[in-house]
Formats: sequence, C-alpha cells, structure tokens
Amino acid sequence: MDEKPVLVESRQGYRLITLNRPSRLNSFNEAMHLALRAALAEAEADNSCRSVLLTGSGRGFCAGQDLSDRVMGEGAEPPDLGRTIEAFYSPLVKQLRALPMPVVCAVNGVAAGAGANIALSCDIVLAGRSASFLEAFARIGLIPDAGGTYFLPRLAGEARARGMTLLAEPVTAEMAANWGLIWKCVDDQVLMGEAHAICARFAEAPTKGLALAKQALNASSTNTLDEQLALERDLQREAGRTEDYAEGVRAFMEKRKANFKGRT
Ligand code: T3D
Repeated sequence: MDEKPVLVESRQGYRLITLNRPSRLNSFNEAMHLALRAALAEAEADNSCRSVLLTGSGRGFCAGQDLSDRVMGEGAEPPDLGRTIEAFYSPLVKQLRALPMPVVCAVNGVAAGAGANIALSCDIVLAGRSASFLEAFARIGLIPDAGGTYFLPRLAGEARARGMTLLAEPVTAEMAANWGLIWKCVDDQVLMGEAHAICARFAEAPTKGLALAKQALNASSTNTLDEQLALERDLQREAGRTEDYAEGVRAFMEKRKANFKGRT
C-alpha cells in the first residue's frame, strides 16, 4: 500500500502535520495537496487545536511541484499551469494565511520552488542550520508561485528577492534568518524540539487574539495607514470582547499566570 502523503498527529493543543513523500523530497503531487488541505481544514474545525506545526519527513522539507507529473513528450500539448496554480497552490497559501491560529513551519532540509514559498507563507518559520531556501523556478523556465513574488520582496527586500528569483541559487538557513526571511535558524538537532516548544506555548495562548493579530498583519502590506488604523480599531474591538482579554487583565492584576481559553 502507498505511504500516506501527509502524516497528521494530534498533540496537546496543536497538530503536527508532516509532508511525507521523502523519496521525492516531499514534492507536491495532487494527493499531497488534497491531504494537506484536508489536514489544515480539520485543524481549523477542531476548537481544541491552537496551532499547527508543519514539517517534512526525511532529509528535505519540500521540493515544490513533483516534476515527474509534468514531463512532456516532444510536441505534446503543454499543461495549463495557471489551472494547477489556481486549483492547488494559491488556495493552499490562502488557507495557511487565513488559518485562525499560528502556523509554525520547521524547515528540516531543502525548501525549493513552491516548497520554499509555502514555508515563507507560514507565521513562524524555524529552519535547521543545514536547510536551504531555493527559488528553483528559473532553472526550469518558470516564475516563483505560491506567493513567492509577494513574500520575497516584502520579507527580504527587492534586491534579495530579485537575486533569489533570477539567479535561483540556494540561500542557507543562516542567511535566510539574517535577511529576515525567517524567524530563526537553529542547530539541526534542536529544530523539532524548539518548534514543539513554540506550539506548546501557543497551546496556552489567547488564540483568538493571535488570530486577529495575524489578520491585521496579513492586511498591512497592502493597506494605507488610514485603512490599517481602521482595521486595528475593528479587530481590537473584537479582541476586547473575548473572555481571554478579561482573563488576561485579571491575571495581570492578581499577579498570576492567565488561564486562556483559546479559540473563542
Ligand atoms: O507544475 C505546476 O503545477 C506549477 C507549479 C510549480 C511549482 C514548483 O514548485 S516548480 C519548481 C519545482 N521544483 C524544482 O524545480 C526543484 C527540483 N529539485 C531540485 O532542484 C533538487 O532536488 C534540490 C535542489 C531541491 C535538492 O537537490 P539534492 O541534490 O539534495 O537532491 P536530489 O538528488 O536532486 O533529489 C532527491 C530525489 O528527489 C531525486 O530522486 P532520485 O534520483 O533519488 O530517484 C530527485 O529526482 C527527487 N526530486 C527532488 N525534487 C523533485 C524530485 N522529484 C520530483 N519532483 C521534484 N520537484
């Protein structure tokens, strides 16, 4: 029987989701897309789930599209990649960004093509020192997708976005952290421990407030200051009505640890 393309484990207050096609460096085929989208939807539907930890099995994180599904015979009709982007990659990025909880990505090895950009679309990206980020698209005549042309200039700046895109050279985890592409580069042997510790912390966090903060940050790069201030007003109004806000203030005044409920 085929291995499951995505492994899902429920942990205390979070989901561990592992891309699981290691012999192909966890590159995406249709089955892996569908399984990942379903796992994220299940995490969202479960109110006890307060963050998601995404990683890859084996020595890589994800090598983007499985190119063995794209081999064309001479003179064959080319595939409509606009359709696959619309059907699979773009909805996945939107789902990760809209998930009402933090998504932690532990990049355990090479993240290439759409695999790099899916990692960059997560909220907290940790990478092992031996990992790298490779906008591989130019090597095969494509452009960065899965949000690459959106995230790269915003995270790393125009010059680095253009270098990564046009030269298609790998960027080490350490460089990625220095450039502000990711949150942190850590030694390989502590990567998963650190990622799990962050999720354990999120499992006790005021999740609704974090989701609203994520919503505000998602909007900030396209909003004007006036629009963003208006959005902050509206989202803060919503945050101020949560039980966790009331509990947070009480706990502060009583000098004790807050007992946050999370998603509500
Ligand atoms: O098509 C659409 O729908 C449009 C959307 C496109 C999105 C995209 O992501 S396009 C970009 C696709 N990805 C790539 O171009 C990256 C291809 N992979 C590589 O360049 C290299 O594998 C890496 C630089 C990532 C890693 O190199 P290395 O030397 O560490 O590993 P390797 O030996 O190349 O790969 C290990 C195995 O995984 C190997 O198989 P084998 O020889 O052991 O049987 C290799 O063929 C396989 N593999 C790696 N990446 C892919 C792949 N097989 C299929 N598709 C891949 N993307």
